[in-house]
Amino acid sequence: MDFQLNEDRRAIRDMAASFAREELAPHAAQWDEDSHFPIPVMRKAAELGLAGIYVRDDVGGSALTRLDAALIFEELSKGCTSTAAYLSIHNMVAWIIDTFGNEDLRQKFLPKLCTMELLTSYCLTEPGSGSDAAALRTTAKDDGDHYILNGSKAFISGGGVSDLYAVMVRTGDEGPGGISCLLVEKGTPGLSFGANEVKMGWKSQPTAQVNFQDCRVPKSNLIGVEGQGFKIAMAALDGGRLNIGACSIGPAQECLDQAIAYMRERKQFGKPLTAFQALQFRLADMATELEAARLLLYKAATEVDAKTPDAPKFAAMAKRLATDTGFKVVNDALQLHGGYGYLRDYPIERFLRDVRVHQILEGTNEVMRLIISRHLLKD
Ligand code: FAD
Ligand code: 2MC
Repeated sequence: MDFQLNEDRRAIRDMAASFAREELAPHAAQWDEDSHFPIPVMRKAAELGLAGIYVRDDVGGSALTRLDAALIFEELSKGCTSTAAYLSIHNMVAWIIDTFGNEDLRQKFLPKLCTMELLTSYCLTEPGSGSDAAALRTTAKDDGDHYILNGSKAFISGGGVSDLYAVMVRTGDEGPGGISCLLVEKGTPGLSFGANEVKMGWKSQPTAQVNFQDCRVPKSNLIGVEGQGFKIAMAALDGGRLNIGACSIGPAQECLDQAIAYMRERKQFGKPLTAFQALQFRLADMATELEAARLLLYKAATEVDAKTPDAPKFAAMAKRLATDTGFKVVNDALQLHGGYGYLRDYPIERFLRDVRVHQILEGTNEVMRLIISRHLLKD
């Protein structure tokens, strides 16, 4: 067991930190204000290897680990949480293709995904099935060398803008065993998009419904084999949930640091705020809880890297704790700024709006408890 990062990992973390500082943080407030999706900046991130983090290197990937990714997303999310989170989703789809796709699909898509010439989305949720993902109803009917898709996906990050959609569809019976994973390219007749959702946070990336009406998709776009789709979707989320946790830890650390700096300057009752023991103790608790969540996140990342049977449980524990703790620490930092924390002049209210949704998406924190308790109670 080693609690120190080695030199390579420190270099990866520092590279992501300087990218966040130089390319994301100066623009994040404006992107939030304008709901601007910063594609050229994400392509710069791709030049640093951040669009195919755990994709093999023969197709342009960086072949790094889940622990490396946790460090990267912790830093990127300090710059722009919402943009970092989209990059995580893009990486999740790239990993699906690299891990379960055949050689033709790998060679066709991954070089362009690793440069972000092509952007991707992950499509599991439907209007009628969120937490109960295996109840999805989008159908893919056999039609010779094609499938014909009908149905809708809800809340799709990157929806309408992404070039490639990894879609969980029903090719078989009800339940998880009847689900397959299919790539659908933008421009395919029968594929259309809803309006960009108006959201509380995550504004630098679009979210939209993705619709299929008699949409013909070649069978060669099937990832893995028929019926494997639900397991592919769940395995991908094990890694995604780590990154979403990291995207809560990063902003929380940033807000804690900013709160300390603010409290040193701000005087009330003739003293800086740092002189009040009640507030000192608040800082102590924030830092302690954040460190505990971070350690569990790194532990879970090593479990996912090692593909242990308990990896889904640890990923769920880490996602639950990191996103709840991250939200609480950001909220406490806002409180420590008093009324100024509520103003757009400071970035804390944006961080708060961005991290709030991490307790909901990639599996709600109630679903994380469901996954953990099932592991605890299984025979
Ligand atoms: P529901 O499942 O209807 O849940 C409602 C409430 O009931 C929640 O509090 C939930 O925890 C609780 N609940 C449900 N079942 C249980 C239970 N058995 N026990 C206890 N409590 C329960 N999805 C994608 O596929 N791709 C994306 O790119 C994507 N991006 C998103 C981006 C944003 C901004 C948002 C908001 C969502 C996104 N989602 C995406 C969807 C997201 O994953 C779902 O919103 C989430 O899984 C919850 O589903 P739901 O909204 O249908 O809530
Ligand atoms: N890795 C591999 N296989 C897995 C797995 C994992 N992590 N988790 C489950 N499976 C397998 C499982 O072993 C089972 O296989 P078998 O039938 O051979 O035994 C099969 O999948 C079905 O699993 P369950 O019986 O656990 O399925 P259930 O229908 O009970 O659902 C639940 C499980 C609730 C955990 C799942 O539906 C879930 O995660 N819901 C939340 C949905 C979600 O996270 N959505 C996020 C959308 S993406 C997003 O929000 C973004 C922002 C991108």
